Amino acid sequence: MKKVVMLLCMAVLLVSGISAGGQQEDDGKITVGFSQIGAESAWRVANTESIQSEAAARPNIELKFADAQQKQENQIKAIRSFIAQGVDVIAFSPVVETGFEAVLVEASEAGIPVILTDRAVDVQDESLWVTFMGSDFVEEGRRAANWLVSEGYTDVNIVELQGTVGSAPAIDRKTGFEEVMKANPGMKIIKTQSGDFTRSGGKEVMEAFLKAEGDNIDVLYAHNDDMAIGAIQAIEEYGLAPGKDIIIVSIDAVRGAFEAMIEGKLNCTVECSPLLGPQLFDAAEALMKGEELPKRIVTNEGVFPQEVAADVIDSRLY
Ligand code: GZL
Repeated sequence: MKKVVMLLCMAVLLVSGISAGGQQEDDGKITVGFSQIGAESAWRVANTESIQSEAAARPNIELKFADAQQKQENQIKAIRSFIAQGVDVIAFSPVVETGFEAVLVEASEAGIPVILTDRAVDVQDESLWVTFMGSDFVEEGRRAANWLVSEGYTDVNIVELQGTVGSAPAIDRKTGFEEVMKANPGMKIIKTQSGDFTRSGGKEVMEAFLKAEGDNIDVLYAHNDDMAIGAIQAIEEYGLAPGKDIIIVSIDAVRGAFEAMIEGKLNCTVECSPLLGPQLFDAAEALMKGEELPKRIVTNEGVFPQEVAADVIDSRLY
């Protein structure tokens, strides 16, 4: 009897076209549930714009977008909601590396593939996510330090504004920078603290650095441009000239960084592209066609020193 019921249920599913974890297949639309970290920086705002505008440009994509306001519990809630709604694909930028394993198991058990964008997760079972697309943050940290070395800043006291504690970019950008420092013993990090990737965080922490170390600071390494821009304000209020008295290198290459470089207040920004929308929906469409995806899709990026800022700012897309 049980077998008959099972066969009948499968027949109903086949006829209605509803697959495990998927929307009605016959409307042709791919429903993507996206959990975004928040709007903490210009980079994040540009990343959201890229995802939302690309979804709007694709008639076959239905985007369900949730802003977590930088809270992991909100990301977990959003992913659970996407599972309950039976979306076809879940994608998210994890605010921190750990703490997502359980909800990713739930997505897997519901038969919904998960795409990681921008940041990675630290889970035992890497089959819980299909692909991770985004920058190589360790390389970004190396590039920031290598620019200092290339300019001869190798015997310097450095203060470091770290990104969100526990986040992949904060962990990896520190790792890459310190890898280069190992070969340059004259480079010393005398103070390091998180500014949480925000302008206000960068300003507050830089004020504390200046109070403690003021004229002893030669270089600021900021894990993103927004914190560097906040720190520039603190440096000016302290009475020093950012970009001259304190050399500043940061990461993202958002428009504000180019504007600061043109003003001579920032010395170099390492690119980290937020424009992941097209790659995300290409991947979602490929998944729905049953195509294999590479486990890692790395975005290609550059380094922009102050001397090129005025020439390239008008061509920047974020
Ligand atoms: C990097 C991204 C970081 C940016 C910050 O890919 O996760 O988060 O560097 C943003 O500006 O807040």
